[in-house]
Amino acid sequence: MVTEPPSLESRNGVLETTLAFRNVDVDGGQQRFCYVGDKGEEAPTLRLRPGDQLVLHLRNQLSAPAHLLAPQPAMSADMHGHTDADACTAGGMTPLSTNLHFHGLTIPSVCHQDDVLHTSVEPGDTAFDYRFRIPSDEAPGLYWYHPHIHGYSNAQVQGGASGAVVVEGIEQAYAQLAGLPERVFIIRDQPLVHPDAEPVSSGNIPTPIVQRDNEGDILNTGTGTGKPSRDLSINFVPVSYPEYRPAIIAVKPMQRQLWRVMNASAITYVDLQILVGNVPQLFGVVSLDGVPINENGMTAGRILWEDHVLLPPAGRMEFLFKGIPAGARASFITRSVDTGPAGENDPIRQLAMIMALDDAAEPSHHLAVASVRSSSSPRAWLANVKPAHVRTLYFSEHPSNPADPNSPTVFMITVDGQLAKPYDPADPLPNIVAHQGDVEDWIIENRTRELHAFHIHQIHFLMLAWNGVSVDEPFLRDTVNVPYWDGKSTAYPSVRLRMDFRDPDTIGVFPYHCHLLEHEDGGMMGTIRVLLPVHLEPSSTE
Ligand SMILES: [Cu+2]
Repeated sequence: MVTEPPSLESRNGVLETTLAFRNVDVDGGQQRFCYVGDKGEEAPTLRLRPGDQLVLHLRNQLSAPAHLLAPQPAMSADMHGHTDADACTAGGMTPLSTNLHFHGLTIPSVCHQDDVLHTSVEPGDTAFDYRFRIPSDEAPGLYWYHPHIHGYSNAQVQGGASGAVVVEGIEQAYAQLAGLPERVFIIRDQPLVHPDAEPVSSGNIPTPIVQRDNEGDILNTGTGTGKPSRDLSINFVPVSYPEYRPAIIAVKPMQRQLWRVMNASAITYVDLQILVGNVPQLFGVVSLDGVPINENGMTAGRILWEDHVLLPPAGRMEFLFKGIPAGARASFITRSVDTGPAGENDPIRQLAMIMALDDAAEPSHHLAVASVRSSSSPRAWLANVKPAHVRTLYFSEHPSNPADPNSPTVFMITVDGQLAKPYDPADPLPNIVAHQGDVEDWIIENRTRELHAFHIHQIHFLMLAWNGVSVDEPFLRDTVNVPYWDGKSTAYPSVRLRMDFRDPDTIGVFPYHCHLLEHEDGGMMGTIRVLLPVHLEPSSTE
């Protein structure tokens, strides 16, 4: 049975909690990671309203796994006496360093709020305080928290380190949702539980050959089936290869619910679909990446009825689940995703069986009944704002040793015209300088033969074009899939994004990167410095 993550809710405008960050050894030398709340809540959902304050005391209780107990040069004695102030400037040092990123929230990229470039909490440090206010105009929806130490994000997130943040009030944007029960479903990936198992035979379909890339990941077979690169879980219930025995989501017959679904995978794409007796059932998407679909006023009822939605790693969607009749057999699946010839194998598989039961437990959370129409953003719709700059960035990768195609891959994201090199934490110069108050167009090209997911901290953006073709999307994103290159076309695949730097809190230095965390850890990251608006800058040119 799939159960909801426990919730911690704000009271009188404040949510204060401690999260202990712990790890355990599991079979095969792998590590599992988890956040644990004051009363033992595992990976709790943090629920706040716009304007509420979050005070989160992060305790790093990681310990070295047996195979790492040999002395580590970086874990020297000078770590003793590491203070809170040091944690703001330490930078990531070891696999046991950690910090938190609040993905999607428009909060400042400064220490104790959403800085990830310098903040690093070490095992044995006193609790490190995150303390910030959810902006009063933050869009109501699904956000999340996860560690963001460069070089070690992949291992920690793949080990389970993630949790949801719900900014309450989505029913204010949608009268239709008032009072509905709601569910939170978090999809995570992890190394295969049965890596040596043979696929379960599916009729006379030949079993695809397993090939691996330089990182040891199972390559896309191009067939939609075969051994996956990672196993998936839903709310920590594993759905393991090769049998994919599904967990059960129990619902009352024909009960409508709001489902908040997050792909917290480190590297796995999902393409979510609900099947009722093998026929796709439409679901009503009301929000993507935490922002309701209500911005350009061109979508009737501001609900997008879809029969499947692709979520790259870090993507979220909230949708109206229509319910199923008693006795119906339904399943929540991911369709296969073609990640490109150099991408991982993400085959079709079931995530959960949906069962309509008269005695299904009532979900623990319901949306508020009273619906007040929220005021929309005072700023003009992004599509109608003229960009101050147009920049081109591109994803690229190559073997670290050009003479050895099997050497580990170097991953890069480069501003066109600059020297292509992987992210270097020691480099003090940002790759891009922009101004608060501006809007910019960024064209993100993919010059590799696998998918990448472009993400930028602090802001949302509007996709204007897909492979050079204009699209008219009535929603914003903070993470977007960029299609792969076929290896011969003269034009690289691309997305054109309108980046929104108009929020007054969008100031300072923060990263953009691929959200396939193996790629990010491998160097596919850059930084942007957002300065005060030109007319407010200290004058130095006169
Ligand atoms: Cu990538």
